[in-house]
Amino acid sequence: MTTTRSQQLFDDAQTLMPGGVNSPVRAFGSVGGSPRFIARGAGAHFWDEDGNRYLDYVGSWGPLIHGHAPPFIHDAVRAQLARGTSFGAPTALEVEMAREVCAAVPSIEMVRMVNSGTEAVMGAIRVARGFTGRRKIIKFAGCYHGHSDALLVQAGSGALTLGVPDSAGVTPAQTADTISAHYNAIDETRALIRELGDELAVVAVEPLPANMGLVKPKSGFLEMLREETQKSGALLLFDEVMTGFRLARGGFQEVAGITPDITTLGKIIGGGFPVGAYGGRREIMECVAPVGPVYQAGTLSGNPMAMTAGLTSLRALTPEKYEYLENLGARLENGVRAALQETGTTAQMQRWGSMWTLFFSPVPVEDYAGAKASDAQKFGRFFHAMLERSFYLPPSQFEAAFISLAHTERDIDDTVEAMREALKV
Ligand code: HOZ
Repeated sequence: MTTTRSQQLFDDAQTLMPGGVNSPVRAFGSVGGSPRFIARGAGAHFWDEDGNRYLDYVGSWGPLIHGHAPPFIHDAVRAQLARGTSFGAPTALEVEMAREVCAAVPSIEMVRMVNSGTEAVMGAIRVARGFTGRRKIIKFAGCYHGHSDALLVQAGSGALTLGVPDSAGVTPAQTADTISAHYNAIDETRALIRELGDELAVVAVEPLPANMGLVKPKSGFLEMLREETQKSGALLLFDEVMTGFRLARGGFQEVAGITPDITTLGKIIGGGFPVGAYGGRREIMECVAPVGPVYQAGTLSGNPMAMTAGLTSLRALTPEKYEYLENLGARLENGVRAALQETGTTAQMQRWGSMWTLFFSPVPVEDYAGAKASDAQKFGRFFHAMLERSFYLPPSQFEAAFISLAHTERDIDDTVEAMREALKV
């Protein structure tokens, strides 16, 4: 059998980088086989190093809402490239980006740009502690807030995929103030918030978790978090790294009609370049240096390349675009439900807008325990059956898939058709 170029690259990569990758899920560890090395992308497709074309449902894990290599973003980026890539000094672009984000996201009156979602959450937690003068954090099992030490407790995404929700190298002292609760457990979490009283600085939550696969909040859960944090004097942090600008311009908080105190954003506001941001009420954000005592800094934060790509991308996100994504999402959901029925497959199609997960579970997945109980082996077989048919899904049961504006109704119908076959494998 001839070795593919992807396989050759993976063999080399494993001698040079841990697991051959720069982020764990990409290594295909939980689905088996070896990863495709991607050479280029255009629209809804990308091509691997062997020239195989795939319809992509990862979209760089969300940010490529306009698809791969959208010419209008690349033109703007090229023009900025000629003017300079980073100055380590303020630029007008940062002001424009801050205005865009503050206008769009209900909870954000002031914002700080950083370079990743991990950094954004790290900064937001520090601000929450600085603002409240309190120490304890509540997070939820299966929610993922990046890889900073204090948040690698029952973490989702790659940590869950690899079965290391509590990472080695994180000391008990670093997580001593982190309490993990159960997502969607309304009474239990209410009691926990009350019990922690004036020790509790912040409740951090993915309002629509997408890092244990896509899970929806039960009616009343987010409302309870809002009410109880307000009573306790703790802050409510919505981690919208995945959902910000993806489901609506104002993120899931706009959709749910619940305004947290502080919000984290990521990737999507960089239009494909590395970005993160945290923002919230003015009085909270004025705790951040150089105005306030909470220190946080970054050389490439707000760099003109990412600001240009991000601004160009965000400004193109009109209500019609979200409507288009919702229609594609609904078409996919209906098609998948019919395919599940026809093939007699027990699985749950969970979707919100353009984000979705097919859980191989007999019952709807509502939390970490439910996600973990899904049949990951079956998912692995399904993933490869789809890959063979040129459809690239997230290589883990515990991640969300993304539809982009470059996908068409025809793409969706082809996907459903391929699933009908793949589900029989
Ligand atoms: N943890 C990311 C998605 N939730 C995956 C990052 C990557 O592998 O690129």
